[in-house]
Amino acid sequence: MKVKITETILRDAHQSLIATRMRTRNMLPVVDKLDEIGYFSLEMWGGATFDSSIRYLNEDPWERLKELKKHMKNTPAQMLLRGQNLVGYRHYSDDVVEKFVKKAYENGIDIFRVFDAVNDIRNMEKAISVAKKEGAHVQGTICYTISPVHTIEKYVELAKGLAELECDSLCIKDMAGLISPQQAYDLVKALKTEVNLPVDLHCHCTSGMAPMSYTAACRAGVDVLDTALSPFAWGTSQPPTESIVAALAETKRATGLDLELIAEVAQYFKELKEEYRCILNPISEQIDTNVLLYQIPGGMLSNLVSQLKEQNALDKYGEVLAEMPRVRAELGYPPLVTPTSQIVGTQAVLNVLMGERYKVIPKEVKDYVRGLYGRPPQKIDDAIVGKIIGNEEPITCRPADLLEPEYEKMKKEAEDAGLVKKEEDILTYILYPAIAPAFLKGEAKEEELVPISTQQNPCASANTTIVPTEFKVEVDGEMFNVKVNPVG
Ligand code: 3PY
Ligand code: ZN
Repeated sequence: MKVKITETILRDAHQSLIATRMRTRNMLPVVDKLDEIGYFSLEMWGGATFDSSIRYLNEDPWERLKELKKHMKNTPAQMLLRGQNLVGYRHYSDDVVEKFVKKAYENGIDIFRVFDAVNDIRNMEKAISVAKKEGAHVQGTICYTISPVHTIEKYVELAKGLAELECDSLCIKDMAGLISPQQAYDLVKALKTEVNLPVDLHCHCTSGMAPMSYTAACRAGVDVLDTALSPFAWGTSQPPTESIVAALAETKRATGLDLELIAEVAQYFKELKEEYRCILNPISEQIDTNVLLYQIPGGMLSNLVSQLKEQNALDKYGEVLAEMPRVRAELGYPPLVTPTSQIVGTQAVLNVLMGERYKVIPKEVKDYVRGLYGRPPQKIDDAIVGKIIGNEEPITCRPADLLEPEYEKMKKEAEDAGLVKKEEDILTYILYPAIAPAFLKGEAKEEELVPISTQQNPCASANTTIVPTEFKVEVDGEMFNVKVNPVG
C-alpha cells in the first residue's frame, strides 16, 4: 500500500531552520503547485507560527491561514496544536481552547495534530473533543523520547487512550530526531498491531537517522511520513521529500507522487532560501549524534550558544550540555518539546551560570513541579520537589480544571483597548497579551532580513535575533533573560 506524505515546508521546516521566519508573501506564489502534488496534507500553521508572525513579521496569522487556504483546493490544511497550550506557552482555560479550535477550523484547518509535552492525555482531551465535534480530522500525538520510563508499552497505552477519544490517526512525534530504525520499526509495528488507526511518523534529522528510520517504519506498515522539500530539509528539519519519494519509488510502498513536479516546487524554495540565508543557523543545519546523549533538539542548541555568548559564558557550554539531562531526569524525564524544552533548558542554564544548582528557579519550573503542566512521565523525587516548591503539595487533577474561564474577561479588555476588528483578534490578544496590542494597533514592524554580504559581522548575527520566546528571571534585583527556541 502507498505511503502518504505530509509536506512540512510551510511550517515545521522553516520553524526548524530559520526560526519560523518565512513570510506569507513568499508562500503564496507556490501554493497552487504544492496543492497539485497530491500530498496527504500540507502542514502550514500552528507551532511557533503565531508567535513569530506577530512578533517579527507584522503578519496576521489568521490572514495567512485564510490566504493559503484559498489555494488549497485538493490538499488538507494541517496545523500543530500544543494541546491545552494551543499555540502559546501556558495552559489556557477550556473556553479559550474551545473558541480557538473552532476558529481555526472555521478558517480552514482540516487536520489538527494535537500533542502534549509530557504526553498527559488530560491536556489534549479538550482540544481533541472540540475539533472532533467540528468535523476535523484529529491526529492524536505521542511525543517520542528516550528514558527509562518511556517504553513501547507506555506509548501503546497512550495511543489507546487517544483512540478512545476518537482520534482519526496517530502521530509519533520525534521532535529531536532520536528514533533509531529499530525503534521506529518496533513502535510502528506495536501501534499498528494494537491500535486500529493509521500511523504517521514525524522525524527531525538531528541525529542523521531519520531517513533510515523512515524506511524501517515503511516495513512496519507506517501510513504517513512527514517530509520537507530539500532546500529546507535535513539538520533539525525533516528528511527531504524528493529523496523519500525517490527511495520508495521502487518498493511496494511507493508514494505515487510525481518527482518532476516536486522538483519544480523545490526549485522555487531553493531560490527563496538565498533570501533567508542570513538567518539560517549553521547549527540547525548540522547532523549531531550527540543529541542522543544530551537530548537537546537543534533549535534549542543554537539559542543556547547565543544565550551563553550574551552572558559572556560560552566557556560554560559543555557544562550546560551536561546539566541538561541531569535536570531532565530530576524533573521526571519530560520529553523536550515546547514548553518543556524551555523549562528544562532554562533551569539547566541557571544551574550552571549561578554556580549553584536550583539557587534561582523560574516560575515556569515551579509550576511544572506543582503539576500545572500535567503529570511528569516519572514521579519527581520528594527531595527535588521540596527544593523547588518547599512544602507545597503538587496538584494531581487535570491542570485546566483549576483555570477559571478567561475568554469573556480578556475579550472585554481587548475591546476596551480598541484592539478588536474581528473575533480572531480577541484570540490573538489572549494568546499574546504582551505583544498583540502593538501588532493589532498597526504599530508593529516587520523585522528586516539583512543580506550576509552587507552584514558587518555575519557570524555573530547568524546566532542571534532568532529567538521566539524568552523567560525573564529576576536575580538580585536584575532581570536575567533566558532564551530558548520552540522546537519542531
Ligand atoms: C512547536 O510546538 O512549536 C513544535 O514544533 C513542537 O514540536
Ligand atoms: Zn517537528
